[in-house]
Amino acid sequence: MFCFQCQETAKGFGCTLKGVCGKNATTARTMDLLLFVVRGISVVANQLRQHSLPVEKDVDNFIVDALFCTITNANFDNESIMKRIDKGWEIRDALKHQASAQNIPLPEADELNWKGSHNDYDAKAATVGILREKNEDLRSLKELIIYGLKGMAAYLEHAMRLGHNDESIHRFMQNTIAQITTKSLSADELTVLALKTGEIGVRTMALLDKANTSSYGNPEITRVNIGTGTRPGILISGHDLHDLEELLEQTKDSGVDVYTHGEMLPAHYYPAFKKYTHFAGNYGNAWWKQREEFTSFNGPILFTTNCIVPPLPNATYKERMFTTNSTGYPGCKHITADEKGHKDYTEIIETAKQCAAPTEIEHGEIIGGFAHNQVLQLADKVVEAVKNGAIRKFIVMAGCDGRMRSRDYYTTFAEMLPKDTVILTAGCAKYRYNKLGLGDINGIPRVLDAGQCNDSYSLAVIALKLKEVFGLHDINELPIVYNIAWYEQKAVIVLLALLSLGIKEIHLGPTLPAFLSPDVTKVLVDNFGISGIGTVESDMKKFGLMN
Ligand code: SF4
Ligand code: SF3
Repeated sequence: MFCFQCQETAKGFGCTLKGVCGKNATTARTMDLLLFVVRGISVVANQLRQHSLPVEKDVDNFIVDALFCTITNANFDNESIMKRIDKGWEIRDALKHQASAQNIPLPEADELNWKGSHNDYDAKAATVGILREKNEDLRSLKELIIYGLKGMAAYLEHAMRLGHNDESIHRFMQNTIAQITTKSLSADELTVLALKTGEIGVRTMALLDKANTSSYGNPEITRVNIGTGTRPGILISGHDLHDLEELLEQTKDSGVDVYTHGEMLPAHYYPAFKKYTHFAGNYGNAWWKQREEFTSFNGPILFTTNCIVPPLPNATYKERMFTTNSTGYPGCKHITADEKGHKDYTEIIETAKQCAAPTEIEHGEIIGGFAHNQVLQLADKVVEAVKNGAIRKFIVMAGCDGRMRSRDYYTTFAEMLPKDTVILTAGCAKYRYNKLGLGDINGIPRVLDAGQCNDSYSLAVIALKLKEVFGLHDINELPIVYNIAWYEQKAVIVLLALLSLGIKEIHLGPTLPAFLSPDVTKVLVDNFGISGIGTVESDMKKFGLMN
């Protein structure tokens, strides 16, 4: 196996024997074969589209799900990946049939022709992975784009589940994958494609923002309980608000409470969920603390998206783990939707009733809900605070959290920030500083949480609005510093999106992506001023934040 798609990749180089995330070599290769299938389907679908022929919705759905399930920590269930591959051949062959019936020529590519039995999968997979591209820079750019597309697929899937779709995004994804598969694109052409991916990433995040806010209202300032009650609970993790809605509906008279974990915390900020009195609060922290926190939660856990940490062999909660959508874990119950898209959570609810109430691990409240609509309502106050010097700078500290010790940097950084600065956050990175009690500036909290990682879109909307209010020509003239933490591929699409909006001088940590070759890194440094992080002290000086 070879995988270097996430921040925790082995030795900052690549996982070759087993993933640091827990993905075994067989599953890593099976995922490589699934991406091979996705490439084949994309080539034919793209060709049909170029000839103005319709492509079935099933094709779009398949590609989105297939990309999503290969995201870090989303799916560890080899069998479910194999099933996707089997289905993929059928889709590919049906598309080929459609093309041949219309005399549409198809390019030459192994992805269009290979097919074998399950026994052949592993050997084939070993030849079609990341290292199939021998040129280090081209490989780096191609993978940068593919990881961006994986993040895009995740956000698009959530929007689609709320009935919001955009054909042009699917078209772009499939066209991009087809180009990568069949054309000999130069490094310059791939760089352009990477930026275009960011541009479509903005469109995808805007679509999801519209899907979420039109379904559940605009996030608003909210205090979220982080303690526990006395009734048994169900813990819901991940990003999918539609799943949460169905779970809240089905649990409302069950005597069971619902708590959020990790990236589901911002669900509390949406007005539509406030009517559920059993929507009890947020339990715990970011994804990587789940082994301890799932143990003490005592009740069942539903994963709607990544990030899953493989439970230890003696974990007491494995029987209480449920997956849905693109996620999967061997031995855990997977909940699928019926033809109408509805899910039945009876088994989770019945499991919860047999469990003890969660053990309280902390007490109090955290505040959030500062997505674009809410912040723009406070715009006068914010602009005034900037003008009179009460707020000197905003620090965008969005992104992901992770288990590396070096991420303590972000907590220390937040603690050391001068009192006239405000952190703008989104994604699970927030758990590094959202419980520090950093206070407020004239009533504006010093940590403004916009929501999930996809709500980084909100931060961009806020920055664009501030640029307008201050009458600036360039978004980079704003008093904003970008100190972003990344972990998996959704952060890649967020990064590409920010670059496509013209944002420069982004600091990325705790380490730069291993998939960026030295030459590609140089392009990013020269054109966008991207850099890694140093020590807290040196970065404070660099950002002009020393008192
Ligand atoms: Fe390694 Fe990350 Fe790939 Fe897992 S997802 S195998 S940790 S690079
Ligand atoms: Fe990512 Fe697991 Fe946190 Fe949505 S999902 S941010 S790491």
